[in-house]
Amino acid sequence: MKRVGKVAALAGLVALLATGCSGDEVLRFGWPVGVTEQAAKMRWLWTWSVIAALVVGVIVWGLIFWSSAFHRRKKNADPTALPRQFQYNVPLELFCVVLPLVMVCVLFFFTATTESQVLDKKPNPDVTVDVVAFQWNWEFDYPAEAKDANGQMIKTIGSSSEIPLLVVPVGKTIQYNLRSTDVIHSFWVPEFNFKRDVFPYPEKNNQDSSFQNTIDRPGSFVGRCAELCGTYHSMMNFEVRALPADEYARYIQLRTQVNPATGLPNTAAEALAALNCGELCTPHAVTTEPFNTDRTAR
Ligand SMILES: [Cu+2]
Repeated sequence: MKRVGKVAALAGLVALLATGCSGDEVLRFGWPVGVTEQAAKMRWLWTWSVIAALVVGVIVWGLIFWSSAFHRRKKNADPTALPRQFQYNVPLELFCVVLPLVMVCVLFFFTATTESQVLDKKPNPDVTVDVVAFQWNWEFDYPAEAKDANGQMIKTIGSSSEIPLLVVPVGKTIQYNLRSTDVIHSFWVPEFNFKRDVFPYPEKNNQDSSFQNTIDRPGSFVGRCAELCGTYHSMMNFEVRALPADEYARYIQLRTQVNPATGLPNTAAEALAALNCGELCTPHAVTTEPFNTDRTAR
């Protein structure tokens, strides 16, 4: 027994060290890293669900091991004799029905409360972005921000030289209003740990087409269309740039100003370049490419 214990401890240690996981990664149990407060809540649900599953698992594995190791048929036992029977044992059967029910209810309770926290909407979000999806591009409108030099709403649309850039502030409540102008698309930023279909007529489909989140760190994150929407679906990418709140305010200000080189209001990439905030503001993405409009290129 002592040797078995030593070997098991050694195997556990090798498994822990050889995988190279940090403490944080171990507790994440494979859950992807999220960058929003909502993602953190979902992660806690996942972590505790796995811990609960492991506790149940260890008890079940223990019972299997215990009964197969210590309740083998004795050497000289009567081969026709049955082991002790437990059918029609009312307390035991009640226990076997009630306990799983309690477990399901606890899991359901935490799933439902986490879901309602993730989908919760504050009445006055700090920033509102209207997300318009169409074959095969994205448009991001800022209806609540200042108008540009031409008196128009600030809009970002992807072009063949500029990926659609969704610029948002860190630490603020952002509301995304989703709408498609043609087929069903899906707004997905893997780092948000969140995805939602974009419908042409959300109200006709009884769909809640808006959601809110709060990004907790600056960074650039790839966004994708996650609903097969036609030939160039795979190119329907965008990029989220989460800027510190003061940089975001400067970004919006730059969007309202005219670029002397073009005589037009600054585009998203031009405004980011003018911000000069290092890698975060590099006008072109490293992980996504602008949509190539040349249909003979591939
Ligand atoms: Cu799409």
